Amino acid sequence: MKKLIIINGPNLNLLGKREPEIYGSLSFTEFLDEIKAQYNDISIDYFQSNVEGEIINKLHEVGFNHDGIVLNAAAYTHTSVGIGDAVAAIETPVVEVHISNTFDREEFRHQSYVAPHAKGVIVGFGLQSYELAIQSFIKK
Ligand code: CA2
Repeated sequence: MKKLIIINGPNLNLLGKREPEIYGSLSFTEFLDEIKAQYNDISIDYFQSNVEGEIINKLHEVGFNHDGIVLNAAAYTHTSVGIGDAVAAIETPVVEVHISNTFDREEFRHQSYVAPHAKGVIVGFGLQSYELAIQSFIKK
């Protein structure tokens, strides 16, 4: 069975509670339950942290024993050399995802420290961005 993990960065624990016009009204755990039911032939772990170092530690922990990582580093995407370096250092391929179209937003959101080390980037499809990333790991 394929083993994937979704890693979410800061403030994504608030999904469904604030700013529904940008991020939608579904909480991430509700969405995850739906995705897990739909893709029941793969294992999908989940980790969320608001702390940069915890995200780096998780990347090290899973980056040699999972088949794929779906990473939304949220605001750290645009600031964290450390998370970019961690993605470069691990073996497991990482797909960077964003809910909103970061290129249709402020200039500082156009920069990503993750993207140069990622297998690919999926941006702007709402929560469906995560599903597309999952599909990219299961499609032959
Ligand atoms: O669009 C995305 O997925 C982002 O990674 C979300 C980040 C943002 O800093 C990135 O530029 C793009 C922000 C996540 C904040 O999530 C919230 C969710 C609900 C309410 C408030 C914030």
